[in-house]
Amino acid sequence: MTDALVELLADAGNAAPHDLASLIDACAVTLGATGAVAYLADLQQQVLVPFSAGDDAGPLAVDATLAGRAFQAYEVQTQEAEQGGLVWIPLVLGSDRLGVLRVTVASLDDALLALLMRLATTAATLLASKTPYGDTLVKLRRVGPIGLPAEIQYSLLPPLSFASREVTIAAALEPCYDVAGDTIDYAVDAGRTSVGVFDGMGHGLHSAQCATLTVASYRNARRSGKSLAEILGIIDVALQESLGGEAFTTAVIAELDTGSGHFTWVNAGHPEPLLLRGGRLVRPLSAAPRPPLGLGHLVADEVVVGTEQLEPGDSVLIFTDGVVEARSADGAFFGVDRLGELVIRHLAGGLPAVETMRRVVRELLDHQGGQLSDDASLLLLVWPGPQGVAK
Ligand SMILES: [Mn+2]
Repeated sequence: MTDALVELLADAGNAAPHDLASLIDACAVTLGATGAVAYLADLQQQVLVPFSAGDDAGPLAVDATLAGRAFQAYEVQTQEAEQGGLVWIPLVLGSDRLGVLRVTVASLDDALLALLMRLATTAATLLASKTPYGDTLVKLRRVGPIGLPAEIQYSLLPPLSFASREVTIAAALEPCYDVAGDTIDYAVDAGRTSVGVFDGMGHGLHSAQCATLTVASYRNARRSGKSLAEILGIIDVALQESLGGEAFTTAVIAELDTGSGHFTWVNAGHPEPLLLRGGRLVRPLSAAPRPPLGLGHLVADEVVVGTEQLEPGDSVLIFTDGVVEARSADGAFFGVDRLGELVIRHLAGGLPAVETMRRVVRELLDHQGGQLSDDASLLLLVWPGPQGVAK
């Protein structure tokens, strides 16, 4: 590692989130560029917002700019950089995209580009690790007002994308700035990945409280080593005891054995997940749905655990009813077929799972004229195969 990057890491040790803009800029200059500004994606990944003390540049659209292309494709983009210009470098941690680094250069050669890409990796790590210590970066990523239910939700959610050799996860929740009842959770551990997608009744503070209890119960039971059927029962009891049977949630919770591809799931009143393979929809995953959780109607002995053997490269798409029941102005549902086709088309086109989710959300919002009437959530789980063989 170059001295400049070591120095950046050392200086960042005592830095607050708001200090990072000038540290990253100074490091770029030391490396041979003329300056650098991190642009962070907003929560909805529609715009890239500059993080800079002195810069009065506005946000850039993800869908119509070179910066956006770098972000979408995870690829460096240059703008007349050979003679002096701009370089856009993705700011990524694994599959998780924070934004792009805008670097100005007097000239660019391969050696400088290699250094700048290492700067981007270091900057992404610092931006992610420093975010919780202040409101600066949290606020920067919000380009619209966030209500109390969504504030509660964002304090609960794990990062919405993750990729390792064993599994890829990409999720999206809409309406992004006003999400309340839907939520997701996951855990990637040795040999096993667990996921849960939940849809709490209604769309307000009560829904967010219901989601809080649901996710906490799910995590607590999962971390106590409970089975899928037991976890459903535990969530059901927790909701009923706390909310008196006045709120409920639907759920799909699942486990993937990442060594063998053995996939198991349980369904409580939730739409059936879709199994996608080789560019086509294989089938919805049916497992005798049980009643929603929180009403005390769940009978543990009657919970059916679905099983499916995944093949390398298979994906499972779990979603809430707000996705398929979104209606266009003329009343047409978004529908399961359209959802499956869109996901398959984007994946077959070589898009990463996380960009696929971003585009499907965009298409869902367009379908309903930009305004959703119900929360809509998606979680895509991709199994590359036993040794991480497929993309
Ligand atoms: Mn719903």
